[in-house]
Order: sequence, then C-alpha cells, then structure tokens
Amino acid sequence: MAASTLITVAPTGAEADKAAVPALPVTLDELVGTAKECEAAGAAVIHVHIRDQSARPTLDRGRLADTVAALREGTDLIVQLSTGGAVTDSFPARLAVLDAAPDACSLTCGTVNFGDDVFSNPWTFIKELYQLTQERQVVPEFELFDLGHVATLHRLLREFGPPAGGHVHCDLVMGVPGGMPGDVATLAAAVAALPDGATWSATGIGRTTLPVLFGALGAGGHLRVGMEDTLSFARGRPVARNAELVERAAELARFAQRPPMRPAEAREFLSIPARPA
Ligand code: KMH
Ligand code: ZN
Repeated sequence: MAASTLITVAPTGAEADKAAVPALPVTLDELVGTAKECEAAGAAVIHVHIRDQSARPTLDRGRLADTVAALREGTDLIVQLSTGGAVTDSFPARLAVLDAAPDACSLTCGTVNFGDDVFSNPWTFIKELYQLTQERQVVPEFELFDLGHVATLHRLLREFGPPAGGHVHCDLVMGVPGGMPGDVATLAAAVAALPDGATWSATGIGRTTLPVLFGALGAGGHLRVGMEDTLSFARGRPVARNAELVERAAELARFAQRPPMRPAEAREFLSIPARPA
C-alpha cells in the first residue's frame, strides 16, 4: 500500500453555476487563491476547468495559457488541465487544450451518460488525444467513469504503448448519474480490473463522496476532492471553500497513516518532469 496519499483538488468543474454557488472559484484570482489554500491544506495536483468573464465554461486558449502560468507562478501544484471540458465542447477545442502545455491532463476513456446529457468520448477521439499527449509529453490521467472505460484503457495501452513519463495513473469518477455507482463493491471491481502497475485515485460525486473516499483510503488508493464533484460538505451544509474538502481528505489520510504527498513527491510518483527552475 502507498505510504502517502496523493490529493487532487478539482475546484470548479464545468457544471456548477456561479450565481447559485458563490463560493465556486471562477476568476483567475479566485482560482489561484483557492489553489494556494488547497496546496497548504495538502493537495498536490489541481484539476482545472476555467470560466469566461460571464462565469461560463470555456476552453479559450489564451485563458488556459494564462491560467497555467498563474498557477505555476503562485503554487508548486501539478497543473492538470481538463480535456473533458463541458459536454458542449467540440473535439478540436478539447484537443487544443494541450497547446497550453500543462504538466498533465485528464483523458476520459469512454462515452458516458452524464445526468440528462452525454459526455462524448468515442474511440477515435480518445486515441487521437492519447497520441497527442505522447507527442507533447503531457502526462495523462485516465478518467474512468465506468467499467467499460477500464477495458478501453487496456486497449489504448496495448495499441499505443505507455503514456508520457511511462507511469499509468487513473482516476475513478464514481456516482455520476449514468456512470458506475459510488460504492465500495464497485470500487473494488474497478480497481481489480486496472492494468498491472497502475496507480489510482477515486472521487465520488455528490452524496457518494464519503463512501468513495473511505473506500479508496482503505484500498490503498489516492483521493480527488473539490467543488467539481460535490457542493455539500454535509447534509444541509454547503461547501464554504474548496480547501475545507482538502483539509478533510488530508486529515482522514493522516488518520489512515498515509499522510498527504507534497507536490515534489507527487511529481516523482506520477513521473511528471520537474519544472525548470
Ligand atoms: N465536465 C464533464 C463533462 C474531465 O474534466 O476530463 C467532463 C469532465 C471530465 O469534467
Ligand atoms: Zn473535470
């Protein structure tokens, strides 16, 4: 079992509405402030979705590049840009995310019903994005919303070889309405199906947050938390700031005798090249 715990914060996402959730970080200043707080609380990776001046999700290239630069300036966090974007984003715009040259990116391994929408990831797109990550040396995190996505990950590795850096790290995204349920039995089945040598984090959407968090810690996995995935801290108590979700995850990780990894250790763990000084 890993001696320490990788904590990723996903502070914004593409779905929550700023008007309904004022604590959601949507401006660059809010995002960098959140990132600093979350790093201090124990996060080592930030999974980033950005918003435009009206707080709507965007994949604007200039904004993405400015965001990567600002997060690097303000923190040591590993900057992982979302290539999933919003369900309305086009495939070319999602591929162009890599132009911002992040440390890492998400790479979802299949299509999934996503509430009333469809998060579309056909094989042709997955393999194009994967080959682009290899060419640009951006380390992918394989997002797995369903057991079929695990099979696609095996196919990807078989047909195109190892990812940039050589290490396979996955994130089990559980409890999306339309994806695999967020419970411990499903977590165990998904983990058992992962490629040999792969490491993994898990996140539970909404009310599955805590069962998935406890299950992941108990099974030797790593954690993703944040307002992309849950807006409630407890029943009837909205999340006040992302850092409180990281603080809770870090506290439970310490309690499990697997304290949070710091960013330098996480870089080594994920085989992400050190940033030039
Ligand atoms: N916003 C979801 C449709 C990712 O970041 O790669 C997709 C998502 C996955 O959040
Ligand atoms: Zn995301």
